[in-house]
Amino acid sequence: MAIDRTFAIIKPDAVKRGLTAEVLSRVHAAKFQIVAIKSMRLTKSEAEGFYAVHRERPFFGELTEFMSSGKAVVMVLEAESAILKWRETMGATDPAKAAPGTIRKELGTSIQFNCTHGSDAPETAAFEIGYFFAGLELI
Ligand code: FUP
Repeated sequence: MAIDRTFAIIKPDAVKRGLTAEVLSRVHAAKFQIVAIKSMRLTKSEAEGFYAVHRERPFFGELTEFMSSGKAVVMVLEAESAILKWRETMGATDPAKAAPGTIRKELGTSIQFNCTHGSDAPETAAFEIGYFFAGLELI
């Protein structure tokens, strides 16, 4: 299997609750390499651009308000099958439906406040990594 990269966010709910180190320890325990990482607060329009694929969904306004409500930690993770592996580490979107032991199950509090984001396919990973990081940050 190939080594690849995925894009991950520790969302504002997790950062506000002091869970950044807890999520990062799970990143390390799952044996991802952190290729790039930074702490930032998204503007509303940056959050809208990031989630543009969801712009017609009823939760788009709330989601982008939330994602721009405080600091988030954005990062690029590398591993064998990183995209799938990070989705498995996070668990299902809705914490109530996520598997035991996953980040969203153990730390998330609702479908909106689910603590972490992860790319869902190679094309979205490429878009999302490029949205937040310049080439020189990814060497
Ligand atoms: P995921 O890929 O697991 O992050 O999930 P989706 O792409 O389906 O949804 C993107 C984000 O929208 C989720 F992280 C949380 C949010 N969301 C809601 O707030 N309400 C919903 O009903 C569905 C998703």
